[in-house]
Amino acid sequence: MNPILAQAEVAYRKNLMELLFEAHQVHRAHHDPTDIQRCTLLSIKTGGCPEDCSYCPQSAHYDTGLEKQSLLPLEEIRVAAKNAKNSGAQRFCMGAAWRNVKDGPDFDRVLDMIRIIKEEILEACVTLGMVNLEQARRLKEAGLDAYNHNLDTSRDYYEKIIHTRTYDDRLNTLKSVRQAGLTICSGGIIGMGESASDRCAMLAELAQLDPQPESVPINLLIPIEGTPLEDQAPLDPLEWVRTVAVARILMPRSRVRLSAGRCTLSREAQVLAFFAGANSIFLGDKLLTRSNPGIDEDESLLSTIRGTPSEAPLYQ
Ligand code: SAM
Ligand code: DTB
Ligand code: SF4
Repeated sequence: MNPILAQAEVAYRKNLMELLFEAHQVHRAHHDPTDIQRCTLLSIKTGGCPEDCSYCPQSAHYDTGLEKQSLLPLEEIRVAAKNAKNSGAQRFCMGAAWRNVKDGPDFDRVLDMIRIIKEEILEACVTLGMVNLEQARRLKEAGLDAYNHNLDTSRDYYEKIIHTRTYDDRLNTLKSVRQAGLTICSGGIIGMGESASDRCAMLAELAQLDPQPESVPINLLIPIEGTPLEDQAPLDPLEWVRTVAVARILMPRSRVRLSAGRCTLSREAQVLAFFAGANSIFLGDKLLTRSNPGIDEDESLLSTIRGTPSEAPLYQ
């Protein structure tokens, strides 16, 4: 077995206390454990996507009742960026439900959006589907910092989830992004019925990218009515914590981001995930189309972690 995959498998199956301890040690050796990156998400073009990703509310293949929205005007980006800055975000991420980027006025507008984000002194990230090298270079010239494109799952499980593009298409996009000098944000979704070995294989694929992705979003499936995964049984939150811990061990320098799915996770599970090495979250009450814990809830979570005394006495 490939040594990185073997390392992932061994770590994933450790006694949970051993795994948490090891992951936390790796985390401390490479990061300030009090530093949690705050990102904000905005869907700039919503729904009607030609891809058939089985988890996605935005795929045109499924009737999910989602209201479509064409590419947003630039003024809305300026307002959203200012709001994000005021609420303490460091990174602004924009997502479009496209299969791939097409040259033309829409792409030109996205380049202008990136310039606006940079004028507001935020890190800029976009996720626009597949890109070629020339397009990645234009994104870089516009000031883009990072490109998000997820591997989503293991190579083996992938064919059960997406049929309209291949695993290698995804890797080729990541290659263009890297060649253009952008940083890579790439992770996946868990809780789609995959095995623990699939989770390990996905993390091993990510860890073998050279250099490793600077950001690794770990999404927990939000089951969407109308999609093939609507009735998927929820994953045990401790399997989610294990996945975060193994991501930290395999990719010591990356930002591991708690992405979709936090609304169904307890505060305690999230605290364990931070201990296991997560150091980034999406702030705000909406992801692209689904709910995220609101800013108040997250501020309370972060202040609990900081140790700010709670208003009510805990012990009486
Ligand atoms: N169309 C682009 C693409 O697929 O690269 C960008 C947008 S897409 C919505 C970004 C990511 O959101 C997906 O790769 C997937 O990991 C995540 N995602 C989408 N639907 C989700 C769901 N129901 N639950 C959890 N994560 C989801
Ligand atoms: C990522 O890995 N997760 C974010 C971001 N990258 C673009 C998106 C999560 C989307 C969750 C479902 C929704 O809101 O539609
Ligand atoms: Fe389209 Fe991205 Fe959703 Fe797949 S995940 S259907 S590519 S928006």
